[in-house]
Amino acid sequence: MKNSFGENRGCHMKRNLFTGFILLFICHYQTLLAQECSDKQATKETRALYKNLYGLIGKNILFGHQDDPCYGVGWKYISGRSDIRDITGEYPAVYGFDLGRIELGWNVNLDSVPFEKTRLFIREAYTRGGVITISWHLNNPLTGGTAWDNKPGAVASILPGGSKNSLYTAWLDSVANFLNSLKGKNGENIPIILRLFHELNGGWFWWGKDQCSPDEMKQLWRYTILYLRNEKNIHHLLYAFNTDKFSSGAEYMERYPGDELIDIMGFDIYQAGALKENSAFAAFISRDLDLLDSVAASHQKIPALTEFGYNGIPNISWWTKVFFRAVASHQIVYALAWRNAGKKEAGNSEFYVPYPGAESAYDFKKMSATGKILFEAGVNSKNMYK
Ligand code: BMA
Repeated sequence: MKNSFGENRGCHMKRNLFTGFILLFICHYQTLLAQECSDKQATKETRALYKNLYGLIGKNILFGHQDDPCYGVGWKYISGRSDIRDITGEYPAVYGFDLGRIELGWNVNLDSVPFEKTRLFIREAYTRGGVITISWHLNNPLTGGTAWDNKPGAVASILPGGSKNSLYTAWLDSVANFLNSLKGKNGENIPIILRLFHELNGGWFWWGKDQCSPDEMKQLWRYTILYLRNEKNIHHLLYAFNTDKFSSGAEYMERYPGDELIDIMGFDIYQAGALKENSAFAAFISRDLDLLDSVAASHQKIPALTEFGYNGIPNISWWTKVFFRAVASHQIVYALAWRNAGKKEAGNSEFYVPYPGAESAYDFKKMSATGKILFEAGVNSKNMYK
């Protein structure tokens, strides 16, 4: 039978089959492309990390903790110790560290962690198969104040042509030196998720939304990443873009510098202030996770909860009833709890994962047994660098 093109049915079927194959090929090719990180010269371990993180989408969530092997509630620098390990028997799957003050040539970071120790802990974490993410609470380059010194003008001052551009570039050199010193046992560079200019839609950091225009912020991203990539020849990084909690896809994307620079899309959220109640927090985080799922999928990036916490977790079933319920049905591949600083100078305390004896310890262990949230053994079995 002939169709309107004058072909018979057999020919028509062949054409359909052919079109089907082409479509299948395009889809497959797109998925393959999506599994490539933004740095086309990335090292093989970094490319593997990207591909393996991508593969976790919709399957597992790696549990992370800031400064985990450094200190916990009531202890500091005890070899082999970790609050998460004390509860679950395993280290976390993801380890967060911060480089704030490296730019000043200090030996310790803004939370007094010696960079020597950070280097050692990163190497040990990598050897255990863990994933490492680094943030940078860098000082205000214009005023010399801290990251929270949010006077306007600092971002503009460090862009090319600005009065602090050479200072900022020297600061990037110190970050580059540290990143280049992170080596595995065969001399390979240890892949790092570099989380720059975090919470940039908030107003509290000098790189925040009230201190610079979206265009200035995008220029800063581009300048920073291309400097590390092309001038410093660093190819063992995945770049994470992350806002604070947000209200719409448009707000999320306002300062996004471009798919060719970014690998991971995330946001930070805390159960505090207006989100102090479980129900308010659960509703907000669920809505933001929905928005993140769709924005990350449409840019073919990896979604992550780059920082979260409920200080003190004063609720015995928060992990299973609030946190797990919110995250389990979403696409994020990791969630990083903030640091267990313990008792602080002012007499208040800060911790975001339980330690032995803490109210939510039993519930945390229960969550760790679901199989959905992975810790040391789970991430190790995934061979993230192969
Ligand atoms: C904050 C607190 C501070 C810390 C800062 C940077 O949320 O934990 O104590 O100095 O992060 O790590």
